[in-house]
Amino acid sequence: MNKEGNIRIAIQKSGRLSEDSIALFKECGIKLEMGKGRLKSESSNFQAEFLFLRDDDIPGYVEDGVADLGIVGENVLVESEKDVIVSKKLGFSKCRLSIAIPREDPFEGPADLDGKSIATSYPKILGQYLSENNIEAQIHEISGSVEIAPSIGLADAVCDIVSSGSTLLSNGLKEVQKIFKSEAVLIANNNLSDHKKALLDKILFRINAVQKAQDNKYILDRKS
Ligand code: PRT
Ligand code: ZN
Repeated sequence: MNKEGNIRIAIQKSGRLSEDSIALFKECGIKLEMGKGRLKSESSNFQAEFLFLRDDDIPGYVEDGVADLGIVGENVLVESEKDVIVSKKLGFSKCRLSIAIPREDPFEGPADLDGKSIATSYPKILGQYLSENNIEAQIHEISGSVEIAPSIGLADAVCDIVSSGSTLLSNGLKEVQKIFKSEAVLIANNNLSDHKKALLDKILFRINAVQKAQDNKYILDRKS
């Protein structure tokens, strides 16, 4: 267990969540230094220390209490099935998990997926969608390069993260069903001490202030 004192926050070391996660704490007035190759860093002006990890490891670290807080995409959190608290939706790294099929294949509705094989890195979220919709499809779990699965004959369809849609397009696929919406979230361990709860409250107060200021700026910009 983490020692009393600093609240320990796990953020992605490098990837699509990193920059916005660091920017968020900076905007909250919490200094953090990210040296090259560094895996841990203590804030010089707030009772916090940061762990830099792969995003997939963050829900487990927070559930175990190795980290008190973490920032991760909802897609990774839900797929991990870890038991943590979602303290705050953060509004960045927005994307969706969608089912896509070869552009030339017909599609009338989800029932067309019956009997098909679907390649994905998200077997649990996909499995949940298929069972809720009474679709009997085979899930083919692969860890990366999901989009090429249909063209190499590995699967009939894919279920993958989509943002702009250009990756699907360039692989000859079309998005036929959005199954899950995701954004970055701040997660917390279930059994924080009162001291750490108070630190979390301080952080949440500052995040809310930052988000409010951003919303106001957006309204002012639109008016001018
Ligand atoms: O190394 P580590 O394990 O920490 O990182 P990672 O490679 O697993 O994750 P990373 O950094 O790629 O993504 C982190 C999180 O960002 C994801 O879990 C999502 O919550 C979120 N996110 C937002 C995205 C995207 N947008 C996104 N576009 N994650 C991945 N993509 C990929 C997608 O897999 C596909 O290959 O981008 C491609 C699709 O993009 P479009 O714009 O062409 O549709
Ligand atoms: Zn990852």
